[in-house]
Order: sequence, then structure tokens, then C-alpha cells
Amino acid sequence: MPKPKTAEIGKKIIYLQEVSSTNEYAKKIASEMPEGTVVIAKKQTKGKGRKNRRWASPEGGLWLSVILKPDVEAKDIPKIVFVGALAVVDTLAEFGIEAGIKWPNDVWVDNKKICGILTEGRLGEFVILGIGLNVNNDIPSELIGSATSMRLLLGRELNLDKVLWTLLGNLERWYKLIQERKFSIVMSAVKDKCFILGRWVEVINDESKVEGEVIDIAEDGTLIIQTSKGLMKIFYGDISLRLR
Ligand code: BT5
Repeated sequence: MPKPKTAEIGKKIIYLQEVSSTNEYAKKIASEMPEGTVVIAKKQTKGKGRKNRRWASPEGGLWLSVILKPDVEAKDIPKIVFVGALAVVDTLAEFGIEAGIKWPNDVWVDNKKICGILTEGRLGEFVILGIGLNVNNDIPSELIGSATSMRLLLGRELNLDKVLWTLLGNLERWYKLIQERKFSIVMSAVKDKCFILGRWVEVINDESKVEGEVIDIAEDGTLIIQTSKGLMKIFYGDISLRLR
């Protein structure tokens, strides 16, 4: 295995052959573990997305959760999802893949999802940054057309350890900026990489379904949409691109 190049993120790594969900596992041990501990599994039997959706996690992908104990105010915790997204975008770039962020928690390449991120936590105690990145794994038949992997894009098997260490290095770099409260650097990178800016979208969440043009991502991480009824601030939701 390549030598670890990170100081904090991945200083301790728990490798599992199989687990229901690395996020669930990480949540159980988070209080006793040092910040930066990574839980990684070869496969997940119940990998989860937001709202308990399923996350397909067969062997060959990178399924991991990082235990973080950020020293920032509660209002800044939602920005941690962007640490994951930016680190994945940078990692893919290092392997020659140009990817973009689909606010708030996806990374896409060529109109297909390659990575999903799920943050969970206990306020004032810890945040679990869960990252699922399709590397060498097969894409389940029901997701062909909407999902892709590094292997599909590059036409070759990748060294999973190399992808992991590249990702941990990038996570450390972006997370350091959060710890140093340099939020504007993080948010301007998010805006730079977010391909839905300026696009017409539909956003669905528990409260509403709105359509409009994405005008901005605010400093607090929320999405600003110009709708027929005026500007709207969106805190969370599922985004679909629409043609005007
Ligand atoms: C997400 O949810 O995208 C967050 C996924 C987080 C997965 C990681 S893996 C390590 C850690 N441990 C866990 O248990 N979870 C985290 P959401 O935005 O709700 O998207 C879920 C949707 O993505 C599903 O309903 C499918 O349509 C699609 N999907 C499922 N598996 C996929 C895959 N492997 N690749 C691409 N798309 C997938």
C-alpha cells in the first residue's frame, strides 16, 4: 500500500471486508475515535443515501466515512458536505477526469453521477462525512444511464489504494480550510465547480417543489433560485436539470 501522506485524515483507518453502512459503523464508534479516523469497507450491504435511499456498494468502489470533530459553529456544519465534493472533484481531476458538483451532495461527470456524499452527525460532538465513489465497481443495471465509474470513463482498472490516498490528501486540504474558518475560499471553489449555476432546475424537497434559474450559491451554502414568484433560498433538496 502507498505510504499515507496525510497528517490527520486517515491517520487511523479501519478496513472492513463487509459492513451494512460505513456511516452507521462510524456513528457508533465516533465518540471514542480521534478526529480523522476513516472507516472503509470493501462492500456495503445496506449502503445508504439521503432519506434512507439505497446506495449501491458492490466490491470495487470506494465506500468510506470520515469521523470529523469540527471546531466551528453549528451554522457552518452544512459546509462539510462541500469538503467531500471538492475533494472528489480534485481527485478525479488528478486521474484525468473532469467532474462537477451537483449541489448539494453529488459529483457528476458527463451527465452521470459518479459520487454521492452523505453527512450525518451529532451536534457539538461529531460529523460523519460519508463518501461513495464508483471506481472499479460494476454499475447496477437499474442505474446504467444515470451513473458512471472511473473504470468506465478511463477504460481501465484503477489502483483503489491510490485513489483512496489521493482522496484523503484532498479531504485534508479542504477540511483544513473549514477548521481555519476560511469559508469564502471553500464557497468560491464550490461555485466554480458547481455545474448547475445559471441552469434551469426543478428542486423538490419535503416542503415544496420549485422551478427556476440557479442564480447563486450563498456564503452559507444555500442555493438561490430565481422563480416566477421571486428569489428563493433553498436549504436542501433534489435537483433535476430542466430545459427552458
Ligand atoms: C447520496 O444520496 O448520493 C449519498 C450517497 C452516500 C454513499 C456513501 S458510501 C459510504 C457512506 N456509507 C453509507 O451508507 N453511505 C455513504 P442521494 O442523493 O439520496 O442519492 C441516492 C440515489 O443515487 C439513489 O436513489 C440512486 O438513484 C443513486 N445511486 C445509488 N447508488 C449509486 C451508485 N453507486 N452510483 C451512482 N448513483 C447511485
